[in-house]
Amino acid sequence: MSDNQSTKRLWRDVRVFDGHNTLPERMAVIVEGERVTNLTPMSRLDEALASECREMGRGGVMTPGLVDCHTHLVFGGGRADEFEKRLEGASYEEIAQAGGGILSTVRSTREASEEELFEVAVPRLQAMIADGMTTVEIKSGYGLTVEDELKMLRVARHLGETLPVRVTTTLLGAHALPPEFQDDSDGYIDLVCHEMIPAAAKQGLVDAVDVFCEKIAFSVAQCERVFQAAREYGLPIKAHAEQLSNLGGTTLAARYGALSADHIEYLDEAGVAALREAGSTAVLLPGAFHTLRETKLPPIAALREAGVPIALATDANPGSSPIFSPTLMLNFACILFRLTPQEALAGMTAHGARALGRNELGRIYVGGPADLCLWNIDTAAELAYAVQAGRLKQRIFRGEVSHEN
Ligand code: DI6
Ligand code: FE
Repeated sequence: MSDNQSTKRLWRDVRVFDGHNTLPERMAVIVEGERVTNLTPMSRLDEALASECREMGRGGVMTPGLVDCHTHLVFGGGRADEFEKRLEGASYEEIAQAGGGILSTVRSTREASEEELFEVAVPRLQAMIADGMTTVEIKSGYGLTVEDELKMLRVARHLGETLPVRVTTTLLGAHALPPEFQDDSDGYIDLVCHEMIPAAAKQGLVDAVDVFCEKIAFSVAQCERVFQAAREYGLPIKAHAEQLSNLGGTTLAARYGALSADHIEYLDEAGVAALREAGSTAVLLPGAFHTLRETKLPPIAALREAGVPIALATDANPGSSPIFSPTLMLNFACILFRLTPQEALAGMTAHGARALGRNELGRIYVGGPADLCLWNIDTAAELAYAVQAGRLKQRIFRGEVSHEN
């Protein structure tokens, strides 16, 4: 154990947002090693204990490190040309049907070596880290061959081993139909089920399996086959569902005990009930809603009423959400979806962790992991209220200060 690790570290007088709520009193927080070992109202802080600690900070707002539970941040190339086409009036679906969209990123991702993919992903991830993110989910889905999907997953794992961030990986083989399977989408699903999932599972490269259930992607029946294969390997599932239309992907995913259904702008009452019964998390992606100028709002009131946990993520990707700022999503979620600032923050912390099946993360509690952010603000709501870089005073990852401003 290093000297630093054996020292107790103390933050005084902080307003704590614990992942669900802002605690009523100003708190003292003590970290030992990688864990929070003490969380006490200032009025009850034992000064003898405090004197054993190294004081790290005073005042401000402390939140759990942000959890971004849905990203596609490993990819080759860029799609600014499509951005311009969309500004001129082309739709996301039209561009996809003309061979652009996801398939354009598939071409650049296949061409890129593992090292190149890693190098371009690092600054994206660093930007998110500097914005307070401590856990990130990274999906494959731009390779669409066994080798290229495994390549993406290896890059994601390597990012987590290299940078101060927890990375979880998701295999999204069923993201788009690759050109070599143009007239044989069931044949491609065979490849996903019989080769990709088994290889990724055996090599320990994958923590969950995702699908894109949509008219421009895969049908409910095809997604079900992918879920069955995931189940055989003991892998939890997720779904991109009800983003552009209501196909019933969410209800299917819920039947398979999904960790989450993501996007869900077109989700109906039955879908909300299915999520509630399955205990799945609803993941909202306001960056994609904004970028695609969507107008159909996800059923927030119904989700709230049903008590379905609502998570929030960037969906960071080169097409529908080229946005690498978790805190910006707090603002978008409030403005575009009318979440409260507290709901938005819970969505990027406790509920985001839940959407990854990592309930121990995204919260501040005694015994919990010391992934923390100290912000130079007075109330937690300010994080969502203002869009302003530079407010992160300290980022603590696994008990160590990884960023200091
Ligand atoms: N939905 C999304 O928002 C991303 N994938 C998906 O299925 C978009 C991916 C892209 O446009 O590159
Ligand atoms: Fe996505």
